[in-house]
Amino acid sequence: MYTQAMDTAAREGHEAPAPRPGEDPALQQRFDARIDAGEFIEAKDWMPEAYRRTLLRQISQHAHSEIVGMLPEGAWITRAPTLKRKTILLAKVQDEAGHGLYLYAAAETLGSSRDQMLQALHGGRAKYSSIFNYPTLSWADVGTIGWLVDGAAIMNQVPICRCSYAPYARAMVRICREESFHQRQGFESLLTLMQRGTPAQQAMVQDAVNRWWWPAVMMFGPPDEASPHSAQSMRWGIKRVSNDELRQKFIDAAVEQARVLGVTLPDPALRWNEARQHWDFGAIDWDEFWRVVGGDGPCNAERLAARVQAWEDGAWVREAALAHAARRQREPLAA
Ligand code: BYC
Repeated sequence: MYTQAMDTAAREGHEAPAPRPGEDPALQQRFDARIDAGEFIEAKDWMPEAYRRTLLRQISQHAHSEIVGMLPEGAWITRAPTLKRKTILLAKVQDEAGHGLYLYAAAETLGSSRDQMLQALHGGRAKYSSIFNYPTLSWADVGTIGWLVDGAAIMNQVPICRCSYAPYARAMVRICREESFHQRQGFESLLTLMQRGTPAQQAMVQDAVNRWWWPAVMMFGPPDEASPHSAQSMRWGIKRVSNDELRQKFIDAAVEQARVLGVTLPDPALRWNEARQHWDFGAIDWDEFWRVVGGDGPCNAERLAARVQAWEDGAWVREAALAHAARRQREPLAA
């Protein structure tokens, strides 16, 4: 269902940007021709400064999302109901840490250090996904994050496996394989609660779905006409499918999955549209989205504080690693 297929047609029609002052038009032309031919750009290849900055913004924000995304689910590791669920959750949260590290490494190839990226996060200058500013109130939230949040993430991330910037595309291939496992484990966890659980457990699942549905739908970003970066990122092959197209694909898939689970999606306007061959859906509360993105969601302050605290608590590890590296340089035979 979450196929590797993607639609590149949406890139057509976008004009190449003019070279920036100081950029060689011949290099720019060669770059544009490579993008048009569907070639991948490697870290050492020439690239326009605006392309580099766009990638750095997106990849570092993506990395931050993975790391901040460990927090809502991590809060349930000690409270998982069985040993099996605890080991699955531990592995999943560790996977998210790994994703963050691949992505920071990919972003570093664009000339920014990890410290700089983290400073931007901790100083509130860099974004991370809006979805992680909502609280996880019950065990069913963990399964719902797997089903809906990882489900939305895969829908968005599979096309990035063919992003024009090769280090990002390569990182995404492995990430998507793991996200696919995450989505399935979430769905399976909810299916167990719905099919073998008590009425109270089934009600807990429905409550979690009610709270996570709309934030998951918002994850794809603003509507295409209000997305300032989309046209340029499509032209550069950074984005392959638009925010709205991905959102629609996600909703179409989720409706059927909700039916199998036996839960109701909290949108009375959901209706199959025979002419469009898609599900119509209700109005998205974009005020809420921008409030959360702007720092005023239920958990923004808590999430950022947790990351800053982790950075401060880790100071001794960074100092020890640097001291060890310096010693090895001075005394190559030292352990
Ligand atoms: N939350 O012009 P637009 C995961 C911002 S990790 C916050 O459409 P773009 C997972 C956007 O950054 C999920 N901000 O931008 C982890 C921009 O602001 P700036 C993360 C958002 O970049 C652990 C402004 O709105 N996935 O799945 O063309 C456990 C205008 O937007 C959001 C990625 O990062 C949002 N939801 O498109 C489980 C995927 N949406 O930068 C799961 C990679 C938009 O100008 N990123 N904004 O200040 C992307 O695909 C694109 O960056 C986006 C946005 C589709 C997110």
